[in-house]
Amino acid sequence: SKYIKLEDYKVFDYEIPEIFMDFVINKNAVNVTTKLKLVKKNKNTKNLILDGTDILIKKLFIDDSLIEKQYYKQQKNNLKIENIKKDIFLLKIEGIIKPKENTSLLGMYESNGIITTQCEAEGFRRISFHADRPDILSKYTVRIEADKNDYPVLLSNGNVLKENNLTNNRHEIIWEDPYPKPSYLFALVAGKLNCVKDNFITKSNKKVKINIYVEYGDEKYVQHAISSLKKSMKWDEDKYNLEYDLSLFNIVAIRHFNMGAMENKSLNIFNSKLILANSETTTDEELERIEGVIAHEYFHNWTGNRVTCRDWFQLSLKEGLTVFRDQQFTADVHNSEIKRLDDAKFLRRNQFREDSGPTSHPVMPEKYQEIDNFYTTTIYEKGSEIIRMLNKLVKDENFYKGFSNYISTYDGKAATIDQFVDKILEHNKEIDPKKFKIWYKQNGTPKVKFKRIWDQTDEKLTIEASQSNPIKKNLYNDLPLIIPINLAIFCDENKTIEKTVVLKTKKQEFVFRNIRSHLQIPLVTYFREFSSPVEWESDTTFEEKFLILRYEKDFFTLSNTVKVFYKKIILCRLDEKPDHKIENKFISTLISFIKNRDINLSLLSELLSIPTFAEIESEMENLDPLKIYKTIDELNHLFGTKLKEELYFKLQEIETSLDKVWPEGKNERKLIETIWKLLLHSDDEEIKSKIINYVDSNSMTLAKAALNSFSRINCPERKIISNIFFNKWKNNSVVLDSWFSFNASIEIDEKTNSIEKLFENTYFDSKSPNTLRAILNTFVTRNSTFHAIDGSGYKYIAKKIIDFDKLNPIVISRFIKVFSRYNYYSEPYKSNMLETIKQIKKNKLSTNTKEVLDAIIE
Ligand code: B3K
Ligand code: ZN
Repeated sequence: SKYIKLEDYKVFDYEIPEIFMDFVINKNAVNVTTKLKLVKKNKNTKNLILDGTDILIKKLFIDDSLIEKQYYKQQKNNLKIENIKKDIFLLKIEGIIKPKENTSLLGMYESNGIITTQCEAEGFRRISFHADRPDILSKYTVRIEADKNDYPVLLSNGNVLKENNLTNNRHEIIWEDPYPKPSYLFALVAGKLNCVKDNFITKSNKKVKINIYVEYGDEKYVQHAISSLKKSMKWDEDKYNLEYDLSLFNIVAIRHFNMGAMENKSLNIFNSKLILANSETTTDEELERIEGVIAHEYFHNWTGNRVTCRDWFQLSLKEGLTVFRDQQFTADVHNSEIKRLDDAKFLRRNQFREDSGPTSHPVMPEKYQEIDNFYTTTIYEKGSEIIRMLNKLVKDENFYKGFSNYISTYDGKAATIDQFVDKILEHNKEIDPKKFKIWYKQNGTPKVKFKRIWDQTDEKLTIEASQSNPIKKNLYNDLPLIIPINLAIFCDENKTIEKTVVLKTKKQEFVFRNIRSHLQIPLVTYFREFSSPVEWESDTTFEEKFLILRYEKDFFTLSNTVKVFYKKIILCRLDEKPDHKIENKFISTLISFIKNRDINLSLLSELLSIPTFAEIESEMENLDPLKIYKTIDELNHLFGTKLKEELYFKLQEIETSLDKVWPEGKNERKLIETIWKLLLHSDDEEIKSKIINYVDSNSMTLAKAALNSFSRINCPERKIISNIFFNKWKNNSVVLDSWFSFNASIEIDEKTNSIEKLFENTYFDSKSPNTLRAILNTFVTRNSTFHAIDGSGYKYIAKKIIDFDKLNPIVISRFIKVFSRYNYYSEPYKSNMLETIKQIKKNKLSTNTKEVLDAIIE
């Protein structure tokens, strides 16, 4: 079958302890000579099959003797050598590859004249033949040779062994990485790059050289990356007792990159937009994200690189764990409550959406066709949530002890998720590892139901809890999960009890005694701090929910409760039955939040933000997209009008803090965007001229806030600010992507699709995934013309999908999930979408995109 299955895992017939690679970079091609030291493990085999795609073979040798053509066979994706008699031998392969012709951004390719690589997950096989799987760990020695002018900088993993000048204006360098690694962590970079240097002293007093490589002219943008890296190195020492293990750490910023970044051993490669940053060119949120991604890639050095994955089904072993670590890091260096709120929001918006749709899969999938399709929010963020629960269940001391044991036991090896969980639970008696691991095998978002039974005379509160999984196809979904529930019980405005209870069976009762309540029934809040990645339902009434907004202090619970109100209000309006009573009471509650001088301003911004289309879309059925856009606009207008006085008051109060330098002032700046947006929607003319002044601000956060708040306001000023922004930033491609994104959100009228002219813009670079994503993603999530009732928006996007899939399947196979919820739409949207998907399917598509489409319409 076309599927790779977990149950088919077999160890490879050979070990490959050492690899020597020789790269000769020429004008139009790269000659790659690889020597693999092979040690036979399975004595019964005489054959060797190696992965390899799009490589021209010149010659093959075993221990220096040429293998005649009849003894090997090259197929589309592999090389088979037969009749091998030796048990230990050196296989030498001379091959040729063409990075300049590679538009997929996988394997070795060129970006702005710079040769670079992306090997995870299966890109190494596009560079050289190899058993390209993560459980083959080898020591690499790499020689690179190239022209000195075109490629003055030559980088690979590990340490420099030797550097030489050669004849004909060429030079060579030899790199050696002392740590055995899987092929997906191999990297090579060659080109004209400028280097910004710094260093870090580890806790055992070792000096680590830090080199950040960027294109000429970009040097002034790297300080944020450097300080983020140093913070991460220090944090990993303090929190996990993990020190960096080499004396050199390189980061390279590359313009054309499929993802955010890649953790290649000692040579991290980053999407430029996640390195080049300062507060003039980068928003506060982006600065924090960059810091987090730099930390994430750095943390992989231990969780991923030193201890790697046995096979790709274990992907979450490194990704879930490393996301967990980077989330902890950001929580520690900034505000942990806000970070928890952000992470919960992200998970619910993206992972829950995925998990309720056709591409839903367990954190440890059972099968796949293209592993690149499984770098999902389920593997990453849900994977992290599972580890967060483990941490909660075993308590810190045991968690960190178990973690250290895990690292020391599997250092230099390829491990599994099972082994990780076993190590963490090793000294714990309360949690059965087998039962806990069900989290990795279920898909779908579990649902928990709560009911209170109040016995006033006995002062006894019983909470009945039950769990179920809405998806029935997966057999594991029927088994109970271990679910930690942080709850609080209120008998008046003060919390009476705050506790973590653990739901272990399908139905369970939690009894609380000696409860003296001033309320009719004690009030309970569940899953405070979003203690498990689940959805829940309770018997809490709307009246009580208003009380929660008054009594609770937990940021997540507050924002979640507010969200429930917004949703309720939107649903009533969609039904043409606005509930004015609830609306008015809710508005009064918001006013009291605004007037509360102690409230965290990021939280306040969160509470005042009316859900966007994308948020509503991921949670509703029988969607009428145009009506939803309209309702959201109406609500922004209503709330902006009703809150005007208070918002202006707050605006004055925070305006003085806007100039502070990140991370100072970020809460104020976050709030200001929310306020601007509401006021603009209330037809306030005065605020317009005020906001326009900020487009030219030396804070990108404010400039973009100004831009974005105009996104749905059709007025001449919108064009003016768009032009100011464009003229200021047209030569900075990272920043200009925000302009592309802004323009992709603009609706001129309900028919004209305004984005085609963006693709024709002279500054549009069709090879840049960043720009492509900026335009396409914004158009489909923030521009209602995508959902034009005649289906023209869908057809337009279909054409783009077909065209760009030929260039870059990774970007398109992710993007195509925009159609995954067609079943949740009402007519004619549903049929239009379905028709479009069928049309797309008739074309010749990449395997990546085809696998996703097949899941969308089975
Ligand atoms: N490990 C890489 C992602 C690779 C994606 C391959 N399709 C970045 C990261 O998660 O750190
Ligand atoms: Zn990662």
